[in-house]
Amino acid sequence: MSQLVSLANHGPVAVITIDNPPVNALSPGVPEGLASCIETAKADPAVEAIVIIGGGRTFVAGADINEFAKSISAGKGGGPDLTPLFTAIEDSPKPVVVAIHGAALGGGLELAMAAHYRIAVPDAQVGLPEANLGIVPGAGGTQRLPRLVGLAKAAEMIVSGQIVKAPAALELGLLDRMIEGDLLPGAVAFAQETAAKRPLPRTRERVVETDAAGLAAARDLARKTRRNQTAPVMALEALEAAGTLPFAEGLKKERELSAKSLTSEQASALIHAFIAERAVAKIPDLPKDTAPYPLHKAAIIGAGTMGGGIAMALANAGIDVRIKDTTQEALDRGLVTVRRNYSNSVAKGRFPQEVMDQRMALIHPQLDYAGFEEADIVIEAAFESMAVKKQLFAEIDKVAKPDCVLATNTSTLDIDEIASVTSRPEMVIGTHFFSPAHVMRLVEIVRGKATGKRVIATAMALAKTLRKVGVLVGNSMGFVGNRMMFPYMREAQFLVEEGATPAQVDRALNNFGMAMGIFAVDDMGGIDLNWRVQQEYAHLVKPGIRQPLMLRKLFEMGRYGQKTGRGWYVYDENRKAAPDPEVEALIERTAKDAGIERRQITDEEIIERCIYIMINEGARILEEGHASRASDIDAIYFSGYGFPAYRGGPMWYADTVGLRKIYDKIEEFHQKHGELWAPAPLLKRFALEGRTFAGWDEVREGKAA
Ligand code: 3H9
Repeated sequence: MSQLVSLANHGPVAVITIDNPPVNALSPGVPEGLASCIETAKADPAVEAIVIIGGGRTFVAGADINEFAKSISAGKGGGPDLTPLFTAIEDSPKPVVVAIHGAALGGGLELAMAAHYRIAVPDAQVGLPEANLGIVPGAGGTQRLPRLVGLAKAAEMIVSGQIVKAPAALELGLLDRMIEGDLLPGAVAFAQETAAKRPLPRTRERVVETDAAGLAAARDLARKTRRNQTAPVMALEALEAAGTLPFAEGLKKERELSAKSLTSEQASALIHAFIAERAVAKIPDLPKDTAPYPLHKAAIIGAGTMGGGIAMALANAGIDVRIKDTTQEALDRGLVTVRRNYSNSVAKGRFPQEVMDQRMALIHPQLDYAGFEEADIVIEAAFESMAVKKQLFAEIDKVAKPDCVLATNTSTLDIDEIASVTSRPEMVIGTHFFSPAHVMRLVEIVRGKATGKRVIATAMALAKTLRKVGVLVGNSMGFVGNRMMFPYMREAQFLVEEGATPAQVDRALNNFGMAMGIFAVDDMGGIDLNWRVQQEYAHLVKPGIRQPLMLRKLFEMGRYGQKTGRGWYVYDENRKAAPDPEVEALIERTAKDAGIERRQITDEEIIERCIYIMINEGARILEEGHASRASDIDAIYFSGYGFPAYRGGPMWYADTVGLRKIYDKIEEFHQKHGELWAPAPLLKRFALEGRTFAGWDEVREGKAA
């Protein structure tokens, strides 16, 4: 019998425990172990009922995602065939009860739905999140879920990948009972209570009502929230079959669709994204046992958009936070925004008023440094200017306790220069949050040359506490995200000078899958801010190199973007953007004055120029060691810059296009557009050697052939 699954009789109840840390995934050995335990329990005359339960922190989080990744990279595709096991469970003449704590996700919930009864503790969660991985549930999910909760709800859950908490699942009929108190004794008691009941409730025997309106609503949801994604559409096909075909045939259809989805590029990319998002926590030179500093109290400097957002993120995690600004007006303005954001969440039913009150009570506005000496971390979120930051860090250095982490939210400035004004550069680190900071998941954690390992561990731990994706990056201009975004934004501006419109560029980027077009992003972030950042670095621009012309003009016209109602676009009172003929005329005039010949630009050229220039910069970042691995760059881009996760991130996308193809195109642009397109040496080398960015780790560590 497999060690991953064990069997113990509790009187007449056989308890089968799955013990495959960390999340009891259905890795090789688990299905086999389960099958063997089920057979033993069935054959044992002393056993009247069977309980399946998870050991450790959770029930079963689904099929083993790492196994999927391995079989994809081996060019195999396909997942485990769990149908025979689940059929054996459903066929069992003795009742099978699945007892859930933690989560029953994907194959875990499919296992539970094949059992006769499902019970759970109140904080358990269930769902079929396979669409997040680009795959169709493949172990009966699309056939059994509609039989339990109805076609419309099943379709909504599968398309959205929504995780449902136990009380709601009970109401939906997905669970049979909630167990207050200890799960195991509760499950054994439940099994004894139901042992003699016949007939056994078998999910497959239930009838699915067809529901054209429910399916149409789910199709709509897929169009809106899963743009360009294939798995949700395929899952809907399988769900439709649940309403029209007998169970066995529906199951067969699902299996075919699931297998097909697993061989798609989108599944590879989304599985890569899942793994990449977790790999960021593994920092090559940071020993796993590096203890972070305790972090209970925080202080923030600057009550602007960023400072307020960071304060909310901290308060949401229960961290006490002081927030300082220089004037009462600035402080008041900041707090009004915080309060308004919270009130909106209460109005939308995200949490009750009392939660808002608790969070507000954790945020203490002030004009001085009083209490900063107690802070475990100070996060400076002031104006993006080196002079301002240096002055602030000199002040913080005087008040903060010795083991206080001194963090800056700078998005571009040199951490070492900021640290140089303190007496303890080893305590200084960058924590680059993204706006709105209480919502956006990414935090770039920027290590300076002196930053201590415990300080890095503390910032990483903070990101985890805030439920964000913390990615460690090096201290180069713009770090990783913005360093790649600047050339992307520059290229987009060149494209409009050469003949495209902002709307055409944004539409092409949207169609590619970017959450927002670059000009819409610029208008949201603020053209004034962008312009000031450009000014900060104006001295680095080599003379004679082409520079975009429009940003200065828009800035000088006071077209700062959404905040002024005009920028690249013009905005109505609901902040809806429309192309502005005035801007388009200005672009044409500007191009003419500069002698730029305008022409038709294709969407293909837009994508190549915007995305490949980013990839080229990513290759430089990798080679310089400013990101630990290519997948860290991907994680930054899909969690913070709206890059479509179903394309895996820019570096993964480059691998799928082929580095040789990208290099050839970049070389062509280099010839045509000059020095800004010089190929990154690493890209050139990898392209010519037939390598991929995913293989960078091995090359760097000298393990590759
Ligand atoms: C499926 O079931 C297909 C079926 O239809 C059958 C088809 C034939 N496999 O997220 P965390 C690891 S598809 C392998 O940091 P949390 C994870 O990598 C699957 N490993 O913790 C990490 O490892 P490490 C459908 C997995 O508490 C560690 O567990 N299921 C899996 O924040 C901790 O993870 C899903 O999509 C897995 N399935 O969240 C569920 N899951 O420590 C995916 C996790 O080395 N999982 N790991 O970095 C989740 O949503 C979250 O991990 C979970 C825990 C909520 C479970």
